[in-house]
Amino acid sequence: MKQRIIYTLLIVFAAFTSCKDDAEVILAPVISGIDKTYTIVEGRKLELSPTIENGNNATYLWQLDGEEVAQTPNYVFEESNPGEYTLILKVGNESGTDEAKTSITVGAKDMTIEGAAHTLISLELPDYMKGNGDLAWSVLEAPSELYRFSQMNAKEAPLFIAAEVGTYLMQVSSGDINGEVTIIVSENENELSSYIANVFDYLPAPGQFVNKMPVYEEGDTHEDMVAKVAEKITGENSGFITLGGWGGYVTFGFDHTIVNVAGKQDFRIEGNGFTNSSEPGIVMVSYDANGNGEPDDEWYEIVGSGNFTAENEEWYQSALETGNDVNTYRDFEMTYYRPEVEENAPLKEYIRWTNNKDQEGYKEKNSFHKQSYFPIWVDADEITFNGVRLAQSGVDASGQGSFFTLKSYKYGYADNHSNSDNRSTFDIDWAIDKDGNKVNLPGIDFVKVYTGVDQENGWVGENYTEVARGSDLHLLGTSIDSINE
Ligand SMILES: [Ca+2]
Ligand SMILES: [Ca+2]
Ligand SMILES: [Ca+2]
Repeated sequence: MKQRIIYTLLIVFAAFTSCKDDAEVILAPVISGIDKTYTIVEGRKLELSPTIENGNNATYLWQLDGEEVAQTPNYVFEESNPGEYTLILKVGNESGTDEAKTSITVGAKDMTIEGAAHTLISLELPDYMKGNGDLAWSVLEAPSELYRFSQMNAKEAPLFIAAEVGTYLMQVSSGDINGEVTIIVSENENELSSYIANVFDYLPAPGQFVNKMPVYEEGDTHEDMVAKVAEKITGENSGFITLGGWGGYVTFGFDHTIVNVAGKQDFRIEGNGFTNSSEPGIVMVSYDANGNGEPDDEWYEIVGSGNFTAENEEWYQSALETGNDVNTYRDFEMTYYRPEVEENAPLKEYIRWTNNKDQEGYKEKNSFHKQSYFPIWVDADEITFNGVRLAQSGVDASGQGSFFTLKSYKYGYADNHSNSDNRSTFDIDWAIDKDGNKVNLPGIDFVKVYTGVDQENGWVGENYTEVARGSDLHLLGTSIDSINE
């Protein structure tokens, strides 16, 4: 029995080797090079060129959703209606067949995105739109000019925001595909305030109204002082706060995003500035990029007329002649030191300061304001501020240091012109990033203002910015053309 099995195996082996020697074996075809799924945008062709092993003299059959569509090695899918399609390829020869199956999704190139007025709407598109080449956007129809389309950078989805409800129509092009994005902007469900809604932070630099505007009471913490500032400057009926000397700041926000309307001023910050009594505060803006309601996003600098140089200001020459420091420092840093004594403190050498321009000196106490000028609630013995220091704009009209007129900059600062003046308003398009590049902000949620001038002005004392009411011009229905001069 055993011997017989061996004999049979030998015969099989002999037959196999002789077959190999005499004629070529025809093997069944094997398909590769077709993915399980494809997604394309409507109107786009999909060329399928599979690789077939053992494909000589093979036959081909392509079936789309069960219907025969081709008998060629390659196939071009060009179904234009959005939907899902199943494509099967069968390849056969005399030894057998192979089959490949793929699912093709045809995505719509037109889409609708919904959002509320005065909020940022992300224009995130499906991947199949992005895969066709760089996206280019343009506005086809807008029911109002109070909107903004903003692509902050190539990596993130563009942002859209409108102050007016309605249907906005945009074209988006990607390679040879042109799609339409309909943005339906509906009424904001919240009752929105046109005025400052929140105060996030407050730290005045030493100054003659510090601890008085708002009033510090014994035991007040930083949070208490921020709450007191909020009581003053939020809402329609607001009062003044002081930011103290150079660098002192307040950070506040709105209960919605203020739209950066192209060619228009967007918001106003009030103070108590008027002719010859201007104490410019530098303005920084930010939008809630991470959507958490907190001002922890990138800040941008509003470039007023003097953020780089004061040479174009009307008073520049007279300020130069009366000995002002008319330099503009973009990297200024100043440290104020807690006075060693408060009771009977020396008036001339009251609060010591140093800066990063190798200068030092003392802030004076004047005879009108006897309270501490150093923010009492701050525990630290010194406070350091950073930012832009504007040219000294207080011009001594007497020539003897006794009568200073505090000249206004042309535009772009808080507490610099009277509240009814258009130059107390701001265009978000004035913003630059930390590298000095102009930015295309969609709008802003947060504002920071800090005192921009470091100067003692005779008996009127140091230059300190006041901040009062702030408002969204678009929500108020106020239209002011962009100020360029
Ligand atoms: Ca604007
Ligand atoms: Ca003022
Ligand atoms: Ca945030």
